[in-house]
Amino acid sequence: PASAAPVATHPLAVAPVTGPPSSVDGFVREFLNNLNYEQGVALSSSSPNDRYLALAYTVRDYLMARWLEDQRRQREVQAKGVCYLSAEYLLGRQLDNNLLAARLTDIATEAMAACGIDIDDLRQLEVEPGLGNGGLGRLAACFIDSLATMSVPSTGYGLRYEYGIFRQTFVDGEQIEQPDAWLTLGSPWEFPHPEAAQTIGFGGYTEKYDDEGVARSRWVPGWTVQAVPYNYMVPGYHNGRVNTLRLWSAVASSAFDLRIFNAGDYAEAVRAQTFAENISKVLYPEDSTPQGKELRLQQQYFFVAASIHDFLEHSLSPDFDLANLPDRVIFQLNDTHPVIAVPELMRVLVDEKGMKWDAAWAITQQCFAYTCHTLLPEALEMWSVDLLGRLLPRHLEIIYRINDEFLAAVRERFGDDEMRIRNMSIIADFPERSVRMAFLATVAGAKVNGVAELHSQLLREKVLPDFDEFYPGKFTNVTNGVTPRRFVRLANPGLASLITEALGAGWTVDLERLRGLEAFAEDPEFRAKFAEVKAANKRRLSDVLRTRDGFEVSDGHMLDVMVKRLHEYKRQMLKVLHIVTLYEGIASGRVAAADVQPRTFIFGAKAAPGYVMAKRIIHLINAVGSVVNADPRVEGRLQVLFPPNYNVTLAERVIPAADLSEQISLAGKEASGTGNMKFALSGALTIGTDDGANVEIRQLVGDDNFFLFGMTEPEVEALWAKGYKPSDFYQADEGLRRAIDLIASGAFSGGDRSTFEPIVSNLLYDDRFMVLADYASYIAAQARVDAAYADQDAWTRSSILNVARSGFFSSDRSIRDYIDRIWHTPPVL
Ligand code: KOT
Repeated sequence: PASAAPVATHPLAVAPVTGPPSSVDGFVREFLNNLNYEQGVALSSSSPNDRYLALAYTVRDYLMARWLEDQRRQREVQAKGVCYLSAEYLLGRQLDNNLLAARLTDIATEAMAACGIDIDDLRQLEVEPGLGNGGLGRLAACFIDSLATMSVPSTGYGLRYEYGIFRQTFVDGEQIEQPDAWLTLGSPWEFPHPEAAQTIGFGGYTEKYDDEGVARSRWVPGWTVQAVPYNYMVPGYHNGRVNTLRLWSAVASSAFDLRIFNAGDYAEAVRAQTFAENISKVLYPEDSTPQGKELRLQQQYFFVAASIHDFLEHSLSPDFDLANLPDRVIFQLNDTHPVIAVPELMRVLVDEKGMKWDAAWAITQQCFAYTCHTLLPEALEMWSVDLLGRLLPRHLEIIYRINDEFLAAVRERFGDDEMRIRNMSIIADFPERSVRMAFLATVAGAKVNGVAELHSQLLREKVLPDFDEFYPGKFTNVTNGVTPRRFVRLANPGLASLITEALGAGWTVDLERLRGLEAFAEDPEFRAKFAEVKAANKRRLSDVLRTRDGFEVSDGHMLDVMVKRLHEYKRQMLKVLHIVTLYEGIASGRVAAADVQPRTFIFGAKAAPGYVMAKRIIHLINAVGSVVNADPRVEGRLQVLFPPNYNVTLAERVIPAADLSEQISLAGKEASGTGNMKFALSGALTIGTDDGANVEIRQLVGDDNFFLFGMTEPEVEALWAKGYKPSDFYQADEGLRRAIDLIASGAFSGGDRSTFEPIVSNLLYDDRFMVLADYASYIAAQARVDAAYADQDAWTRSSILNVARSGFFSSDRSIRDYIDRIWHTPPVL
C-alpha cells in the first residue's frame, strides 16, 4: 500500500480509470501481451496453465485502474470504514467472479475463442483458495463481495495460509487428508508487498519504567516475525469499485536471523526461519471445535497485530488525532479468533502512543464489534493464562486490568454477588486458569451480534444473560446472508436468465425484487421453463460428477442433498438412518422397490482430521452407499453419492441442481446456516428443524413450502431436564430399531459388527444431539416430501415461491443491517 503522502506528480502517474479497451480485439492484445511478457511463451507453445494465468492477468489489468483509484480515494475521502478481521476467507474461484464484476464475461469468451481456446477449459484449472473451513469463512467472503458492491469503504484482513483446507480423498470409504498446495501453479490474483511488511513481536517480558515522572509499562519481545501483506482485488458488481482483501504471510525477520548467523550456527538460523514461517503455513481444519494450540494463538496475534498497525500507518494521515479513531474505523471481529486485537490496540494506544488508560479504553470500546457464530460450549475459545503469558506477556497484563476494572463496575452495579462475579469474569479459574475470549470481546465490543434471530436470542438469554443485563442495548442480531452474484448469477445461470427475463436485471443488487416471481408461480408456462432450468442444472451436475468422480447420477430422481461440514450436531446420522430405513424396507421385502420414490442422496462433508466420530460417520455413509448402490433389489431407485472434497466449486454445481435441502441440526445448535439460504435461492425445498436461519426461511417461504420436523429448542431443553434416554426411543420405534440393528449387524461392513459399533453405542447410550428423539418426526416429514414430489407441478410452484421469497437472504441486506445497527459507515459513492 502507498503511504499517505502523495508521490504522484507526473500526469501519467495514475492510469486512466477506464483501463484497457473493452473490445474483443483489445482483450486479445492484452492477453497475448501477458502470455508473451508475463509467462514468456508464445500462444503456440503455451500450456493450459500459461493460458489460464495470462487470462487471469488480463482480467486483473482491466480492474487495476479502478483499484488504484479506489485506494487513492479511500485515503483522500477519510470516511469511516470497516476493517473486517477474519482468520478465514473461503473465497472460491476468482476468475468468473472477476469477469462478471468487470462485465468482461462475453468479451473474454470471444477473445479466447478467437485464440482457439475454450474459456471453459481454463476455468477448470483454477485451484480455489480454500482459506476457510466452512460457514464462517464463506460468510466473510460473501461480506467483502457485498461491501464492494455497496461501495462501503472497507478492507478485509486475514491470513494467507500456504495450505488451505485439506483436500479430502476416500480410501475404502475412509477420509484421508491431503495437503492443499493451492499456490504451486501460480497465484495471479495476489499482489505481495514485502516493502510494506510489519514487524510482529512475540514472547519476551514486560518492564516498568519512568517516563518523566509517569510510570509506564512496555513490552520487550523475545523474537519477531515479519508480516508481509498480499493484496487481493475485491471488485464490486458492475459499480466500478474495487476494494482490498489484505492477507498476511509470515517471513523470518532478518534481524532475528542475523543474531544466530553471527553466532555461527547456520543450520540453526535456517531452522529459525522455517519456525517463523510456520505461522502462516496451514489453516487449522477444525470447524466449531477449536484446539488450544500455541501456533493457532500465534496466527491470531500475527494477523490482527499486522492489520491494526497497517490501518493506523496507512489509512490515517500522520497528524491524525487518535482520540477521533472511532470516527474513522470499526474493527469487526469475526468470532473470537481475532479478539487478541483488543489488548493489542490498547497496547499501541497506551504504551506506544502515550495515551491515558481511560481514554484509550473509551476509544477501544467504540472501535470494536463482535460477531458470535456459535452456541456450542466447546467452540467458545479459551486461552490458558500460562500460554498467553509466555507468548504475549504485555497483552495478558492488559487483559487482567480490563477484567479488574470490569469486575469492579459489576460489583458497583450488583453488589458483592460472588457467584455472578465468577460467572462474568474474563478470567476463568477452572479447569485451568484461562481467558474467555468471548467475554473479552463482549466487554470490549460496542455491539455483539448473533447470526440469526434464534441464535441472537439464545446468545442473550442462555450464554451471556449477565452481560445482556449489564450492557443494555449492546446485543443485537444480524441474520446472515449470501452473495447473489456468486450463488445465483454465476452458479445458476439458467435461473438467472429466467429471472432477468421475468423481472429485468436489477435483482442482482436488489434481491428483494425476487418477490416479483410470486405472480409467475401461477403461470404454467413459467413453471415449465423453471422446471427445465432445474433439469438442466441436474445434467450439469451429472457431467461434473462423471468427470470428477466417475459417478453416474440416475435420471429422473429427486436430488436430496446434505452438504456441510461433518459434525454430530448437524446430524448427518439422522440422514443415514433415513436412508437405511428406506433400504431396509426394500431389502426385507416389506416394501416393493417400485413403490419407493426414486431418490439420489448427495452428501458432501469434510471432518476435522482429529474428530474420530465424524470420520466414522463418513465411513458409514460411504459403506451404506456401496451396499445400497450395488443391491439389485433396490432396482436403482435409491442412490447414495458422496463426492469427496466438497468445496465452494462443487457447491456451485450441487446446490442449483438440488430438489431437497437437508437442514436437520438439533434445534438450538446451528447458529444460522448459510447453505440453507443458497438452496432456497436455488429453488430447493427445505426439510429442516426449527433452528438457526431455518426459522426465518420458513417464516418467509411459508409452511406449505417447507418441511418442518423435530423438537423445538424449548422442547429439547425440556427433554434434557426430564432425562433423555435414547434407548427408550429405540425400543419404542420399530423402524428405528430395524435401521440401527441393520447397521449393528455388519450389513454395511462385510459382516464385521465392530466397525460401526462405536456409532451404534453412541446413539443408544449417549446421543448428545438427540438423533433418536427426532427420528420418527423426520421419517414422517420425509413421507410428506415424497407425497409432495409426486405432484411435480405443485412442487415446481413451491420451488418458485422459495426463490421469490428468499431475497431477504442476500448478504447485501446483512451488510445494510451491519451498517444501520453496528458500523454506521455509509457508502461512499
Ligand atoms: C468456529 C470456531 C469457533 C467458533 C465458531 C466457529 C464457527 C461457526 N465456524 N463456522 N461457524 C458457522 O458460521 C456460520 C456463519 O455465521 C453459521 O451460519 C453456522 O451456523 C456456524 O456453524
